[in-house]
Amino acid sequence: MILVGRYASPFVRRVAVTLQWVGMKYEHKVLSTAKDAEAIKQYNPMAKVPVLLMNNGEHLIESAAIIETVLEMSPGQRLLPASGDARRHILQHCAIMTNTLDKAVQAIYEPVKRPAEKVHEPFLEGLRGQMHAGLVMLEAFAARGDLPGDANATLADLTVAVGWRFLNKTAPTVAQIKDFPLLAAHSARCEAMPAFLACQPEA
Ligand SMILES: N[C@@H](CCC(=O)N[C@@H](CS)C(=O)NCC(=O)O)C(=O)O
Repeated sequence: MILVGRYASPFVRRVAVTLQWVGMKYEHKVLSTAKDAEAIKQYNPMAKVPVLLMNNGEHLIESAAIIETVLEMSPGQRLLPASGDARRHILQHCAIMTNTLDKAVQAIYEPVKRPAEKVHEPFLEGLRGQMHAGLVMLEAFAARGDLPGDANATLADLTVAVGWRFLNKTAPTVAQIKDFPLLAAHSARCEAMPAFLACQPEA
């Protein structure tokens, strides 16, 4: 299997950390959406990452769908139960973080993709508000003990920790340690674990 995309993308990285966590071997093809869009198109005509190139020739896109497949191929995995309340809660926690990350990526693209005079500050402010709201929800889940961030970690731990690191770097005025101390501590714990250490975001 080959994972296409940079670990600097939180969507690619959450797939990579999941693969590492369940011990599934893969190669990493480091392609950037900014610089290598044409090369990425041969794997995903929409030029988005992550893409997982399966050994049977299929190309999977969308981190949630990729992870679902990886976990299905990992008998005995404990990141996501097969059914029940715990599964639903874990998927919701992941969804809150991936929605927050979508807003962060939009905020990064706004000044990059538009001429300076067309960048709309109220839109960016709205995105920052949405990111903040997502983090407030996740901090509350951390306070409730939903994110162990240890050997009993779930897919929510992996996604939230990867997401926090990305947000703290790319949206530092929103993802401030003083406002979200539990998420910051949780991320630090997770980042010290082998599955995370194995997939360091590129500079
Ligand atoms: N919902 C997607 C989001 C993936 C995503 O936004 N990837 C970004 C990189 S961080 C990308 O490919 N951007 C290029 C583009 O949208 O044109 C997922 O979970 O895989």
